[in-house]
Amino acid sequence: MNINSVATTPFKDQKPGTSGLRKKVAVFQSPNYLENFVQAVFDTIFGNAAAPPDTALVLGGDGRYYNREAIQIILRMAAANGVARVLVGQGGILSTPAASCVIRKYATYGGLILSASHNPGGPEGDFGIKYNTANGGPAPEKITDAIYARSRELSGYRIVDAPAVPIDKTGNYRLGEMDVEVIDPVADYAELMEALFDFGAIRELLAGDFGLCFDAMHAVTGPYAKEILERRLGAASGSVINGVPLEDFGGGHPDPNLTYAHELVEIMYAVDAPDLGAASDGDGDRNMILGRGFFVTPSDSLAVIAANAILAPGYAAGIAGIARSMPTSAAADRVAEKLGVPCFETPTGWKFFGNLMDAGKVTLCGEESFGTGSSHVREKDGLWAVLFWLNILAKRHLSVEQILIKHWAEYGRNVYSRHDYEALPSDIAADIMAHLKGRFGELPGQVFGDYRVKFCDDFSYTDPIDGSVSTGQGLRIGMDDGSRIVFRLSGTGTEGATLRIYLEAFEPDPSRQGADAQLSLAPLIAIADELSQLRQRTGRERPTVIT
Ligand code: VG1
Ligand code: CO
Repeated sequence: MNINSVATTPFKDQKPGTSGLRKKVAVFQSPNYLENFVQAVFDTIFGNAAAPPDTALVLGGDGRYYNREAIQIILRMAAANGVARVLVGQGGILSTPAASCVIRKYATYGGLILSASHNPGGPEGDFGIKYNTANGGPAPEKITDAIYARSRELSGYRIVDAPAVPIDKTGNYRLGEMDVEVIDPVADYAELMEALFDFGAIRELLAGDFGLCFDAMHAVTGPYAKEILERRLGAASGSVINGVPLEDFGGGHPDPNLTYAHELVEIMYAVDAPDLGAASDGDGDRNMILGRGFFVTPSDSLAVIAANAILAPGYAAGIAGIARSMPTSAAADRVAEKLGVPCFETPTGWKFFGNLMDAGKVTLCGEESFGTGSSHVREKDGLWAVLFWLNILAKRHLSVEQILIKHWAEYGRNVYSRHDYEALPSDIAADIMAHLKGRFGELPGQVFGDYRVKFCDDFSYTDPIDGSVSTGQGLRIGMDDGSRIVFRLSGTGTEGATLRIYLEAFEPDPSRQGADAQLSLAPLIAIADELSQLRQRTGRERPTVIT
C-alpha cells in the first residue's frame, strides 16, 4: 500500500463558521482544498501524528453533490493517517443527528459529517464538512480554531492509492490497513427513537383519522422518515413527500421555513389540510412544525416540548434544564421557571450546548432557526422534534393550534419573528453593525413609542463548564418590558453577508395573543430600521426571508 505525501499550499482566509467549513462546491473541488481541511482535522485531533491504535471514525453526509467523491477521498486519507476503522453510512448517507447517534453508540473517536445543511446543493451549490468529537457533538471552538490554524500552515497531506470502496452495499471492506464498515444509516437512529417515544400511542393516533405530512425536501431525511413514520408508525403511505434524496435537492433550498418549504405550507393552509405538517433540512437536523393553517415558531416549539416533556417515555422523569441560543425567544425561560429548572442562554450554534449536556445540566436545547434537540445525541434533531410533537398530540388529544393557545394563556406569548437580509455586500453589513454599536452609549433610557430601551450590548458568553469565552455574538437591544431586538451577522452564508434581525415582544394578555406576529411586532420593526438605517444603507425595501 502506497502512502503518498502530497505537497500542498495552505489555506489563506477560509475560517470555518458556526458549523464547520462551508463553501461553493467549486471551491471544494479546487486542487487540494478538501484534502487540506481533512489533513488539518487529522493533524489537530491526532496531535500531528498517526491516529492512536484502534481509532474508529464515523463518516457520512447529506447526499448532496460531491458527497460521494468526498467520502472516497476522506477514506483514503483516513487510511493514510493510521485510522483503524471507519463506519460509513450506506451510499455515503448519514443525517447529522444519525451521525451523532452512531458516534455515541459505538463510542468512536469522532466523526466527519459532510453537509452544508440548509444551503442549496448541486454543482453550483454549496458543500461543507465538519468534525464532531467523541460525545457526538460539533467540535468546540478550541478545536475548530486549532484546525483553522493548522490549515494555514500545513505543507502536505497523506493519502493512499486504493480503489474506491463500494459504499452502496452494507458490509465490511478493507482499504489498505483500514477496515471500512458500510452500515445501514437508519437502523441505529430508528432504534434510539423507539426508546424515547411512545410508538404505541403514536401508532394509534396515526391509525385514526389523524393526517400527517412530512416534507423531506429531497434531502437526507427521506429514508429516515419513510422508515420511521410510514413503516414503523404506520402513517399512510405518501405521508412523506419529496422523500427521495437528490444531489441538488430538486433545485430548492432544503431549508424548512415558510419561504423555502412552500409546498408543505400550501398543503397545510389548504381547506383539507392534515393535522400535523413538518419539514426538515438538507442534513436532517432542523424542523418546522405546522398545525392546520397554523405555524409554530421554533422558539414556541421548544417551550411546548419542555412543558410537555414528561409525556414522552424518554423524558418521563423530567428534564434537568433547558438551553437556548441567545436570539431564541424567552418562551422556554418561562417554562423552565415554572418547572424549577435552570435555563441557559448561549451563542448561536449547537456546539455551545455540548458542554451543558455532557455535564447533565440541560436535557432540552433549541434555536430559533428551526433547531430543537436533547441530550439523546449532541446535534439538533429534526425527526426527533416531529416525533416529540406526535407523542404530545397522541397524549393530549388537542390540535396543534389548541396546544399553543393553551400554552400562551398559561405562560404568556413571546411574539417572535426573524427578518433575514441575504447576500448584502459585506462592507455594508459590517458598517450597519458598526454604526449600531456606535450608538449603544446613547440608547439606554431612550423612549421609542411604547418602548424604553433598558440595555444594549454585544453578547458574549462564558461557558459555565470550561470557562471559555466567546465574544461578538450579536447586538442586543433590550426593552423595559422584556421585548428585544437582536442584530447578528450569519456565519453560514457563502455569498456576501446575511444580516439577521430577531424581533421579540412579550404579550401577557390572552385576548391579544392571537394577533398576527408581523402586526404585533411592527413598532419594533420600525425601531430596528430607524436605529440601523437598514433600508437607507442597503436600498432594500423588505427582508429576503421572514420567519
Ligand atoms: C444558522 C442558524 C444557527 C444554526 C446554524 C447551523 O447560522 O442561525 O442557529 O446553528 O445555521 O445550522 P447563521 O450563522 O447563518 O445564523 V445547520 O442546520 O448547520 O445545521
Ligand atoms: Co442542518
